[in-house]
Amino acid sequence: MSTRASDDGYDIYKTQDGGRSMKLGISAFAWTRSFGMKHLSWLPKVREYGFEGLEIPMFRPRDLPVAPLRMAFESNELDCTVCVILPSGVNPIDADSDVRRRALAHLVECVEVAAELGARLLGGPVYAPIGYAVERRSTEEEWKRAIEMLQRLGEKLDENRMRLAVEPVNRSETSLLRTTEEARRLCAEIGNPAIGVTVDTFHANIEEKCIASSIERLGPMLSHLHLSENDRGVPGSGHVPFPEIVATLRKMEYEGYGVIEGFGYAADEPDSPGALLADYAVSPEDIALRGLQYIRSLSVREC
Ligand code: LER
Ligand code: MN
Repeated sequence: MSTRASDDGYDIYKTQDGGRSMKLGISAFAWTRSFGMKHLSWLPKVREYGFEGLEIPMFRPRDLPVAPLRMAFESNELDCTVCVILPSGVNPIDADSDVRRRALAHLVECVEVAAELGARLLGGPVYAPIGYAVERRSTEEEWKRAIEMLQRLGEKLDENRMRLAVEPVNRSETSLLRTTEEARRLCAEIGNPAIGVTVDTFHANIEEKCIASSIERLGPMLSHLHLSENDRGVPGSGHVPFPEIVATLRKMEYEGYGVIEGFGYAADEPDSPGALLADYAVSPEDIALRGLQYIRSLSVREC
């Protein structure tokens, strides 16, 4: 997508020294977890706000309104990224080979539907459902099953020119991949250049000693980023060290997406993560607009 200036005079796709910076997107999680037809009208708004991309949470891929959604992405000149969250029971690292077979079929469908949406990047904790094995350490067998599963998915990724960005999540969501170093090691063992890492600063804030250094150590294996505050509120309103993180990304010349993943409260969206977790005073629009303004302010300043 070409470089363009935004209304407030910032050229958000160029840094002050003229280099390219990361592209900015917003996750639909700010509003809802179940994106449907009634949400298509958001895409012009997301574009108007100044985002280049919108991330769609994908639970059951065929539940999404695929064809109209793709048209809306195209007509609003927005990039689509996808975040896969595996429904319970869809488990790529289960001991039962039938469960693993069904999990592979599910992941294949995720890649296919993401491609139908026009996405080029699929992220999320694709190795286990949220809540799996939180009460114990993961095992060597589970590690090997994750590698085997994602190696087997490689052909489907290639066929659809899709990148996969595996997301480590904190200890209360699953135990297999918690840190960026574990994710880096997993991807290195998979050995497919189409498979890299998503860093989510909410999870990293719990699991890393230093978020910025953990990102820097990934180098080119950093494929995607979730810009999330420590409480999933508006980026910049909490204690995630975004100035240091953005400075590191600039040093790395990171050109991938930084997707704001925060949860807002809206009374008419009961199926949103924010219905349970967001501050009543923080709307989805606050997450988007105030978050974007804050991240932009860091992107144009020498940090
Ligand atoms: C998905 O991007 C994520 O961060 C997970 O915590 C969702 O459960
Ligand atoms: Mn995330």
